[in-house]
Amino acid sequence: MTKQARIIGAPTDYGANRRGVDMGPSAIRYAGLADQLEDAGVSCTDVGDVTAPPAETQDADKRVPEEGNAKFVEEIEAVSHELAEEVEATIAGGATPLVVGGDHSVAIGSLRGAAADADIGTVWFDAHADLNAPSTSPSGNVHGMPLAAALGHRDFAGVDWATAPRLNPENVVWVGLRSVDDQEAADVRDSAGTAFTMSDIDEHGIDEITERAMAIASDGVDGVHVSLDLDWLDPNEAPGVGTPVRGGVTYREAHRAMEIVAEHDREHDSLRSMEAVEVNPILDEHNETAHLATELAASALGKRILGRE
Ligand code: NNH
Ligand code: MN
Ligand code: MN
Ligand code: MN
Repeated sequence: MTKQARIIGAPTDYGANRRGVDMGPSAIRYAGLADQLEDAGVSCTDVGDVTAPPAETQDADKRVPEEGNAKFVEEIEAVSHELAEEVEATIAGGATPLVVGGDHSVAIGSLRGAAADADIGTVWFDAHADLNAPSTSPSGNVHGMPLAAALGHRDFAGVDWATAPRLNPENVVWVGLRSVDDQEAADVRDSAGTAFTMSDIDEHGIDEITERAMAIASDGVDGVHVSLDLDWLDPNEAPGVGTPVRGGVTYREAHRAMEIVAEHDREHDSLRSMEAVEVNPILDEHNETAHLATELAASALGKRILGRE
């Protein structure tokens, strides 16, 4: 059956430390996302963007909670509501949501939507663990917190809009970590999830690590949310991100990983939803990072070099 994808733009930068990532959805569309997907044999519709007023028109500081620090939480809440609904409706309609960000705080909405009606796991392709919480975050930027929010960290206790109760902690898998804050590292170690660092990729290779990641994330649940933060790649390949960290995966490794996601999906019908986030066109070179996001999404959704079987 032809795969159906629904593109949902989430043009936010509320969660990031640098402006510009709100232009990600436009840049990714301009780089040819829909064409890439059609080439991959995926039939796709673009529903446009969720509502996100420019950060300049909002007041970050008024929204900082007394305990700990989380900037723009009210704005992020509004985006999460709308996005979760879009993602849930997309899945209910039999299509695969492809959320394009925006900063990584949009994952709060994606995960809630994907887990609205099912038990899910997630594979988090990212340099960062995104397991900070308002009381532990060194920055107050919510793009470093979506997994803590979704998993119901105590700072988010009772914060309904932020948690995804059916995201199973044992099915959370990080791939490619190389920049983790001190408390965050302890929280990753204490979590029920599985963390594969860049060193693990060096040691075992991207094929084995991605296969293991998909197997763990999908074990015993209904599907997997694949979260692709473009800073997962080396800054040489993906310069247009707000928080680049050297020592990331190469262009070929990234493709290979996404192809393995697609292979796993073909065999196990495991890919429930996906997002590509943190593309910052202001910092990009000739829209390369946005273009890369389109190619990687196409690979994850089944594109093969010699076409379909
Ligand atoms: N860990 C840092 C923080 O919480 C950086 C997070 N930045 C990201 N995450 N881009 O993927 O502020
Ligand atoms: Mn991230
Ligand atoms: Mn990151
Ligand atoms: Mn398998």
